[in-house]
Amino acid sequence: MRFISGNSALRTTFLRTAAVSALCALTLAAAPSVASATELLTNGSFEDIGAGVPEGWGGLTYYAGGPVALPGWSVSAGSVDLTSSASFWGPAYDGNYSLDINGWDAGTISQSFATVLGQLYTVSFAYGRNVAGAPDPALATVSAGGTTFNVSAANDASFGSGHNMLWKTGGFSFTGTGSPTTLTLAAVTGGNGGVFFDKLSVQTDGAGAVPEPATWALMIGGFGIMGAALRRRRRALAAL
Ligand SMILES: [Ca+2]
Ligand SMILES: [Ca+2]
Repeated sequence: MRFISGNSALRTTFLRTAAVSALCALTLAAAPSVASATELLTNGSFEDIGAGVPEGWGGLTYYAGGPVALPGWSVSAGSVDLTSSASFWGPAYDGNYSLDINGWDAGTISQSFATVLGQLYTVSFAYGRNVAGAPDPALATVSAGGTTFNVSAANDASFGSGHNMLWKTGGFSFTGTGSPTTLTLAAVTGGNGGVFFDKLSVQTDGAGAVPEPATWALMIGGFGIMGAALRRRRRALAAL
């Protein structure tokens, strides 16, 4: 950069402006940015069957209080089935396994995760129906953060047939409280066939997050310094 000889006020102003620009760049870099979505669920697609051993009919059952755990989830009532894509209850919506919320009877599964106060969380999932013997309609609920999504799967062609299961998708959003939140899937209708689920997901991209106080202080301080520098620059230019 070439300065006009003898114009020290202008040179000082330029250096100050450059320093403030650098400070503001650092401040903005420290501000919260839109990050990529973070998945909060473990084994939401039910691909990890843990210590379970698939049976001849193409699936396996997990029981509340049973000896085999469904990884990531707690079976808190009844039982649930996992079935493979190769079985009558296939293909899965995602991967090789999907879940019948009615195992041998109405089941309930859940898992908990931490939330940030004021942050937006999005729940999404695929659902179908047990094409062999579910009631019409098969009913279940998906709930988290004070919101409940009622799933109804009627006995019609839109859910396909054996070896050709078809899927629909659902979801909702809730706002974090700062305390752990529990996502729960529960059968509403009884029997050994019910709503099928796959690819459960709870994601947040930080949208709606409340910036931390330290970040706000940096931003406000940065803007204040920038304003003062601009005022000094105007005075310096007026004095030329
Ligand atoms: Ca799956
Ligand atoms: Ca079943």
